[in-house]
Amino acid sequence: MDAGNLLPLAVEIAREAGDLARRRREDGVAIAATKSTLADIVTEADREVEDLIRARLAEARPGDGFLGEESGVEEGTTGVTWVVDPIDGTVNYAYGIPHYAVSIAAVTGEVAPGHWTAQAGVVFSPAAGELFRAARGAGAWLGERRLSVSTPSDAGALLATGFGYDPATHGPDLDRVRRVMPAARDLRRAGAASLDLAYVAAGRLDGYFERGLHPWDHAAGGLLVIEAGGTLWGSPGGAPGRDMTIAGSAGLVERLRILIEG
Ligand code: LIP
Repeated sequence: MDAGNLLPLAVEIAREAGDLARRRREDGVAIAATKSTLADIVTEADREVEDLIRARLAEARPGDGFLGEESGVEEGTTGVTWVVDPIDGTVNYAYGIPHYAVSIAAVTGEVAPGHWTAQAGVVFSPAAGELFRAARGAGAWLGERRLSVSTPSDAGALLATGFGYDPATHGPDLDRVRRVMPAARDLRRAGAASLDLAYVAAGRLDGYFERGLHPWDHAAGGLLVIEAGGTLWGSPGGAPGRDMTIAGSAGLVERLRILIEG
Protein backbone atom coordinates (compact mmCIF):
# COMPACT_ATOMS: atom_id res chain seq x y z
CA MET A 1 0.00 0.00 0.00
CA ASP A 2 1.48 3.32 -1.05
CA ALA A 3 0.00 5.77 1.43
CA GLY A 4 1.49 8.61 -0.56
CA ASN A 5 -0.99 7.97 -3.38
CA LEU A 6 -3.94 8.43 -1.05
CA LEU A 7 -2.93 11.70 0.58
CA PRO A 8 -3.03 13.98 -2.47
CA LEU A 9 -6.56 12.78 -3.25
CA ALA A 10 -7.67 13.39 0.34
CA VAL A 11 -6.18 16.91 0.24
CA GLU A 12 -7.86 17.78 -3.06
CA ILE A 13 -11.28 16.54 -1.94
CA ALA A 14 -11.02 18.09 1.53
CA ARG A 15 -10.33 21.49 0.00
CA GLU A 16 -13.33 21.24 -2.37
CA ALA A 17 -15.58 19.97 0.42
CA GLY A 18 -14.41 22.65 2.82
CA ASP A 19 -15.05 25.39 0.31
CA LEU A 20 -18.59 24.04 -0.16
CA ALA A 21 -19.16 24.01 3.59
CA ARG A 22 -17.89 27.59 3.88
CA ARG A 23 -20.17 28.80 1.06
CA ARG A 24 -23.20 27.08 2.57
CA ARG A 25 -22.41 28.68 5.93
CA GLU A 26 -22.34 32.12 4.25
CA ASP A 27 -25.70 31.32 2.60
CA GLY A 28 -27.27 30.39 5.94
CA VAL A 29 -27.49 26.97 7.60
CA ALA A 30 -30.64 24.85 7.88
CA ILE A 31 -30.95 22.15 10.53
CA ALA A 32 -32.02 19.02 8.69
CA ALA A 33 -32.68 16.74 11.66
CA THR A 34 -31.67 15.72 15.15
CA LYS A 35 -29.99 12.36 15.82
CA SER A 36 -29.24 10.84 19.23
CA THR A 37 -30.61 13.81 21.22
CA LEU A 38 -32.12 17.24 20.52
CA ALA A 39 -28.63 18.70 20.79
CA ASP A 40 -27.19 16.23 18.26
CA ILE A 41 -28.00 18.03 15.03
CA VAL A 42 -27.26 17.47 11.37
CA THR A 43 -27.46 20.30 8.87
CA GLU A 44 -28.32 20.15 5.21
CA ALA A 45 -24.70 21.13 4.58
CA ASP A 46 -23.40 18.10 6.54
CA ARG A 47 -25.33 15.84 4.19
CA GLU A 48 -24.43 17.78 1.02
CA VAL A 49 -20.72 17.89 1.88
CA GLU A 50 -20.60 14.17 2.68
CA ASP A 51 -22.38 13.40 -0.60
CA LEU A 52 -19.73 15.43 -2.46
CA ILE A 53 -16.85 13.67 -0.71
CA ARG A 54 -18.40 10.25 -1.34
CA ALA A 55 -18.95 11.01 -5.03
CA ARG A 56 -15.42 12.32 -5.59
CA LEU A 57 -13.89 9.29 -3.89
CA ALA A 58 -16.05 6.88 -5.91
CA GLU A 59 -14.98 8.65 -9.11
CA ALA A 60 -11.30 8.49 -8.24
CA ARG A 61 -11.13 5.13 -6.49
CA PRO A 62 -14.08 2.91 -7.34
CA GLY A 63 -14.25 -0.10 -5.05
CA ASP A 64 -12.91 1.62 -1.93
CA GLY A 65 -15.02 1.33 1.21
CA PHE A 66 -16.64 4.30 2.96
CA LEU A 67 -17.65 5.10 6.55
CA GLY A 68 -19.28 8.49 6.94
CA GLU A 69 -20.96 10.17 9.90
CA GLU A 70 -24.13 10.93 7.95
CA SER A 71 -24.47 8.11 5.43
CA GLY A 72 -23.01 5.15 7.28
CA VAL A 73 -20.83 2.35 6.03
CA GLU A 74 -20.30 0.79 2.59
CA GLU A 75 -17.87 -2.10 2.37
CA GLY A 76 -15.27 -1.99 -0.39
CA THR A 77 -13.24 -4.48 -2.40
CA THR A 78 -9.83 -2.74 -2.52
CA GLY A 79 -8.82 -2.98 1.13
CA VAL A 80 -8.96 0.80 1.51
CA THR A 81 -11.79 2.45 3.45
CA TRP A 82 -12.38 6.18 3.74
CA VAL A 83 -13.50 7.39 7.20
CA VAL A 84 -15.17 10.79 6.89
CA ASP A 85 -16.68 13.49 9.07
CA PRO A 86 -17.94 16.04 6.54
CA ILE A 87 -18.32 18.85 9.06
CA ASP A 88 -16.75 18.14 12.44
CA GLY A 89 -17.87 20.76 14.90
CA THR A 90 -21.43 20.76 13.60
CA VAL A 91 -22.85 22.80 16.46
CA ASN A 92 -20.14 25.47 15.99
CA TYR A 93 -20.99 25.47 12.29
CA ALA A 94 -24.71 25.84 12.93
CA TYR A 95 -24.15 28.76 15.33
CA GLY A 96 -21.69 30.48 12.99
CA ILE A 97 -18.65 29.88 15.18
CA PRO A 98 -15.74 29.64 12.70
CA HIS A 99 -14.21 26.51 14.22
CA TYR A 100 -15.16 23.39 12.23
CA ALA A 101 -13.34 21.00 9.92
CA VAL A 102 -13.62 18.49 7.11
CA SER A 103 -11.97 15.29 8.33
CA ILE A 104 -10.99 12.61 5.79
CA ALA A 105 -8.89 9.52 6.55
CA ALA A 106 -7.93 6.47 4.48
CA VAL A 107 -7.45 3.25 6.44
CA THR A 108 -6.64 -0.36 5.57
CA GLY A 109 -7.62 -3.50 7.38
CA GLU A 110 -10.65 -3.97 9.63
CA VAL A 111 -12.63 -0.75 9.82
CA ALA A 112 -12.39 -0.36 13.58
CA PRO A 113 -10.06 1.80 15.69
CA GLY A 114 -7.20 -0.30 17.02
CA HIS A 115 -7.63 -2.78 14.17
CA TRP A 116 -7.25 -0.50 11.14
CA THR A 117 -3.99 0.98 9.82
CA ALA A 118 -4.42 4.65 9.10
CA GLN A 119 -2.64 5.40 5.83
CA ALA A 120 -3.48 9.05 5.19
CA GLY A 121 -5.40 11.77 6.97
CA VAL A 122 -6.49 15.35 6.35
CA VAL A 123 -8.18 17.83 8.70
CA PHE A 124 -9.13 21.03 6.86
CA SER A 125 -10.37 24.12 8.68
CA PRO A 126 -12.04 26.29 5.99
CA ALA A 127 -12.56 29.28 8.28
CA ALA A 128 -8.87 29.38 9.21
CA GLY A 129 -7.65 28.26 5.81
CA GLU A 130 -5.48 25.60 7.49
CA LEU A 131 -5.07 22.10 6.11
CA PHE A 132 -3.35 19.58 8.38
CA ARG A 133 -2.16 16.44 6.62
CA ALA A 134 -0.27 13.21 7.26
CA ALA A 135 0.66 10.04 5.40
CA ARG A 136 1.77 6.95 7.32
CA GLY A 137 5.51 7.14 7.92
CA ALA A 138 5.86 10.55 6.26
CA GLY A 139 5.21 12.92 9.14
CA ALA A 140 2.44 15.40 9.88
CA TRP A 141 2.38 18.76 8.14
CA LEU A 142 0.71 22.16 8.08
CA GLY A 143 1.76 23.72 4.80
CA GLU A 144 5.51 23.28 4.66
CA ARG A 145 5.88 23.10 8.46
CA ARG A 146 6.50 19.65 9.88
CA LEU A 147 4.49 19.19 13.05
CA SER A 148 5.62 17.90 16.43
CA VAL A 149 3.70 17.39 19.65
CA SER A 150 4.75 19.53 22.61
CA THR A 151 6.03 18.68 26.06
CA PRO A 152 4.12 20.43 28.88
CA SER A 153 5.95 23.22 30.70
CA ASP A 154 6.38 23.29 34.48
CA ALA A 155 3.17 25.38 34.56
CA GLY A 156 1.18 22.30 33.55
CA ALA A 157 -0.43 21.08 30.34
CA LEU A 158 -2.75 23.10 28.11
CA LEU A 159 -5.52 20.53 27.61
CA ALA A 160 -8.65 20.30 25.49
CA THR A 161 -11.72 18.18 25.96
CA GLY A 162 -15.33 17.93 24.85
CA PHE A 163 -18.74 16.89 26.10
CA GLY A 164 -21.28 14.65 24.42
CA TYR A 165 -24.79 15.47 23.31
CA ASP A 166 -26.47 13.44 26.07
CA PRO A 167 -27.05 15.66 29.13
CA ALA A 168 -26.89 12.54 31.34
CA THR A 169 -23.16 12.26 30.55
CA HIS A 170 -22.25 15.80 31.51
CA GLY A 171 -21.97 15.13 35.26
CA PRO A 172 -19.45 12.28 34.89
CA ASP A 173 -17.61 14.29 32.23
CA LEU A 174 -17.22 17.20 34.66
CA ASP A 175 -16.07 14.80 37.40
CA ARG A 176 -13.41 13.61 34.97
CA VAL A 177 -12.32 17.19 34.30
CA ARG A 178 -11.94 17.73 38.03
CA ARG A 179 -9.68 14.64 38.25
CA VAL A 180 -7.52 15.85 35.36
CA MET A 181 -7.03 19.49 36.38
CA PRO A 182 -4.00 18.83 38.67
CA ALA A 183 -2.08 18.09 35.44
CA ALA A 184 -3.39 21.18 33.64
CA ARG A 185 -2.43 24.82 33.38
CA ASP A 186 -5.74 25.46 31.66
CA LEU A 187 -8.49 23.80 29.66
CA ARG A 188 -10.01 24.51 26.25
CA ARG A 189 -13.36 23.24 24.93
CA ALA A 190 -13.46 24.30 21.28
CA GLY A 191 -16.03 21.83 19.91
CA ALA A 192 -14.30 19.91 17.11
CA ALA A 193 -12.38 16.76 18.01
CA SER A 194 -10.51 16.59 14.69
CA LEU A 195 -9.12 20.11 15.23
CA ASP A 196 -8.31 19.36 18.88
CA LEU A 197 -6.22 16.42 17.66
CA ALA A 198 -4.64 18.49 14.86
CA TYR A 199 -3.72 21.15 17.42
CA VAL A 200 -2.08 18.52 19.63
CA ALA A 201 -0.05 17.41 16.60
CA ALA A 202 0.91 21.04 15.96
CA GLY A 203 1.91 21.73 19.56
CA ARG A 204 -0.89 24.28 19.98
CA LEU A 205 -2.31 22.04 22.72
CA ASP A 206 -0.25 19.78 24.99
CA GLY A 207 -2.99 17.17 25.27
CA TYR A 208 -6.59 16.23 24.58
CA PHE A 209 -9.06 13.80 26.15
CA GLU A 210 -12.68 13.08 25.43
CA ARG A 211 -15.26 10.39 26.04
CA GLY A 212 -17.75 9.37 23.38
CA LEU A 213 -15.95 9.98 20.11
CA HIS A 214 -16.94 8.17 16.93
CA PRO A 215 -14.37 6.71 14.48
CA TRP A 216 -14.88 9.61 12.05
CA ASP A 217 -14.09 12.16 14.78
CA HIS A 218 -10.55 10.85 15.36
CA ALA A 219 -9.48 8.78 12.31
CA ALA A 220 -7.59 11.60 10.58
CA GLY A 221 -6.60 13.61 13.65
CA GLY A 222 -5.27 10.50 15.34
CA LEU A 223 -2.87 9.86 12.46
CA LEU A 224 -1.70 13.49 12.67
CA VAL A 225 -0.83 12.98 16.35
CA ILE A 226 1.06 9.73 15.70
CA GLU A 227 2.98 11.18 12.74
CA ALA A 228 3.85 14.22 14.90
CA GLY A 229 5.57 11.90 17.40
CA GLY A 230 2.66 11.74 19.81
CA THR A 231 0.79 8.96 21.55
CA LEU A 232 -2.86 8.04 21.06
CA TRP A 233 -4.58 5.93 23.74
CA GLY A 234 -8.14 5.00 24.34
CA SER A 235 -10.69 2.64 25.73
CA PRO A 236 -11.75 0.00 25.26
CA GLY A 237 -8.66 -1.89 24.26
CA GLY A 238 -6.07 0.88 24.18
CA ALA A 239 -7.31 2.47 20.96
CA PRO A 240 -9.50 5.59 20.66
CA GLY A 241 -13.03 4.50 21.39
CA ARG A 242 -16.40 5.45 22.76
CA ASP A 243 -15.16 5.13 26.35
CA MET A 244 -12.15 7.43 25.99
CA THR A 245 -9.62 9.01 23.65
CA ILE A 246 -6.40 10.61 24.97
CA ALA A 247 -3.70 12.25 22.83
CA GLY A 248 -0.40 14.00 23.53
CA SER A 249 3.21 13.22 24.35
CA ALA A 250 3.76 9.74 25.76
CA GLY A 251 4.40 10.96 29.30
CA LEU A 252 1.35 13.21 29.37
CA VAL A 253 -0.96 10.55 27.94
CA GLU A 254 0.14 8.13 30.68
CA ARG A 255 -0.41 10.75 33.39
CA LEU A 256 -3.85 11.62 32.00
CA ARG A 257 -4.77 7.94 31.73
CA ILE A 258 -3.97 7.41 35.41
CA LEU A 259 -5.90 10.52 36.51
CA ILE A 260 -8.90 9.67 34.28
CA GLU A 261 -9.10 6.03 35.35
CA GLY A 262 -8.97 7.21 38.97
C1 LIP B 1 -18.30 16.75 17.79
C2 LIP B 1 -16.89 16.52 18.26
C3 LIP B 1 -16.63 17.24 19.57
C4 LIP B 1 -17.57 16.74 20.61
C5 LIP B 1 -18.99 16.99 20.17
C6 LIP B 1 -19.29 16.32 18.82
P1 LIP B 1 -19.64 16.52 15.51
O1 LIP B 1 -18.51 16.06 16.59
O2 LIP B 1 -16.00 16.96 17.27
O3 LIP B 1 -15.31 17.01 20.02
O4 LIP B 1 -17.31 17.37 21.84
O5 LIP B 1 -19.87 16.49 21.16
O6 LIP B 1 -19.21 14.93 18.98
O7 LIP B 1 -20.96 16.04 16.06
O8 LIP B 1 -19.61 18.02 15.42
O9 LIP B 1 -19.26 15.86 14.21
